[in-house]
Amino acid sequence: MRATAVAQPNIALIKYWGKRDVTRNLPAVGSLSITLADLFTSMQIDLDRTAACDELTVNGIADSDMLPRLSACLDRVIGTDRAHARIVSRCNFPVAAGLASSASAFAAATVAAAAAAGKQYDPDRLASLAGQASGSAARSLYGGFVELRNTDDDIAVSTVLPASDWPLVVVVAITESGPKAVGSTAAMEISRKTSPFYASWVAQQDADLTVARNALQQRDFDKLADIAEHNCLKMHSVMWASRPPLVYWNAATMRCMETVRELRRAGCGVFFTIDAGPQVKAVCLPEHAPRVKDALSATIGVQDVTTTGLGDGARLVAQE
Ligand code: 2P0
Repeated sequence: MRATAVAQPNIALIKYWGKRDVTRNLPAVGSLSITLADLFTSMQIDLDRTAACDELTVNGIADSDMLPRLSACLDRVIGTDRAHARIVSRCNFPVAAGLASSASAFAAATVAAAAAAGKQYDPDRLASLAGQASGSAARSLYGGFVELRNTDDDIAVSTVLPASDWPLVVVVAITESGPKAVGSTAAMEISRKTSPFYASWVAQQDADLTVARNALQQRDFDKLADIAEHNCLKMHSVMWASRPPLVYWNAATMRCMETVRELRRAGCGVFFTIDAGPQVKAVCLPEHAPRVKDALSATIGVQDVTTTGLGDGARLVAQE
């Protein structure tokens, strides 16, 4: 009744922002992401009939903030008549700072919970369960370039290109390590209800996904760079125009974007993307990664730089 799963965060190149069904946590738009290799969350779930309540530690420290969402995730995966769980989470990167920690956490939790309870789910059902916990978590079930599509009444997720077919590198510039002011779940609803740009964001998403998919098939880096930066800035425009405004960037975020633009003007294969946080992810061709890393490290306000390739989907690492 104990299982451990590992999952890596993913970074969306075509973003998820907004929900079409809040109760079932269904996204308003499809999205396309890359799963990272070297950042990870490990989730051990120990179902224990003698435990009085669910318990969670994150990197050895008791955590009550994330516990209600994890308990709800376990209820969906295992059933509400389940035993209580001792959950031990380990994560090698900052939590809740725009590095998709909820994606890797809930992907790992979904896989570990199903295994601990001896449940066998088909891939679409597993994606649906992970997605109900956190929309982006469904994408971390898969490796490489991953697309999440809306189906008539749920979601479907699949790898559209394995990492080995186009082994891009991501250089993450950390500009702030604290948790973000407004979580994505609440922020998406603020945007849906108040942003004058929200409807056009949703309407244009399928066209952006088509361009990105074609860029992947053709391994056309410039095409992918253009559509990913456009989609990222469009999402942030929706956020900025929300009331209250949702501005996740700081001055160093802007400087990093300028660093990436300068590199690109100088012939470097690199583009930026930014999520609901101040970190800048520079996606680059492998041969240009050292140059991108040096330039971002030298950018004022950058606290740390992490480089990673593309990795695999969530997987079970232990079951007892
Ligand atoms: C993404 N983000 O596509 C976008 C870009 C943030 C900005 O997916 O409410 O934490 O749990 O479904 O999965 C963050 O959204 O939101 C996210 P919920 P989640 O990566």
